[in-house]
Amino acid sequence: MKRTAIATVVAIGITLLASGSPAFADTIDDPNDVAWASIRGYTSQQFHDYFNQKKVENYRVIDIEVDEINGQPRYAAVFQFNTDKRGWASLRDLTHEQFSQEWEAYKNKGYRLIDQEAYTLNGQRRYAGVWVENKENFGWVSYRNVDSAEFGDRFNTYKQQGYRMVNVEAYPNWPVPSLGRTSGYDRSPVRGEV
Ligand SMILES: [Ca+2]
Repeated sequence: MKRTAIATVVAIGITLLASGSPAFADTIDDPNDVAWASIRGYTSQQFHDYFNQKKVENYRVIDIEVDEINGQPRYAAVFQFNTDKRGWASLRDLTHEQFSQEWEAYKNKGYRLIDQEAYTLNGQRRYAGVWVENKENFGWVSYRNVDSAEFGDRFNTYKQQGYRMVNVEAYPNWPVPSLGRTSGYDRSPVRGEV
C-alpha cells in the first residue's frame, strides 16, 4: 500500500555509475582526504558570488540542493578541491528542455552527471545538475521523472548490469504543461543511456 501511495506523489531522478574498481571509485567519491567547503541557505546572488569565488580557488561543486522558501530559492552546495583540475559544470534553474539540452551537450563532451536536483520556483519545475569530465570513462546512466514502479524496474535492471546508484532525487510530482502534463502522474520522457 505504501508503494502505491508513494507512486502518486513523487517523481524520481537517478544517476547510476558502472561499478569499476571499488578502490578507484572510493577515492573519487570520498572527500575525506580532500579539502572541501559547503554553504546553505544562500540566495541566488550569494550563491553566484560564492560559486565564482570557489571556482577561482579551484574548487568544484559535487552536490547542489535547491529549495524554495517563502517564494525565494535557497541554495546549498558542497564544493570539493578539484585535485586533478578536471572539467566540470554546475547549472541551476533549468527548464526541462534546457536540462535535456545540457544533458546531451555534456554527454557528447565526455562528461558524466554526478548530481541532479528537481524543485519548483514560482510554480515551475526547475532542474539543477552537476557534471564532471568523465576521465575514468565510467559507464553511467541517468534519468528523471519516473514513477516509483518504473524506478524499481530500472534499478533492478541496472543493478544486474553492474551499476551502482550514486544519486537519487525524489520530488513531488508537478504539472509540466510543456510536456502535456497538466495534472496527475503521467510519465514524461526518460533520459538515460548506458
Ligand atoms: Ca543534490
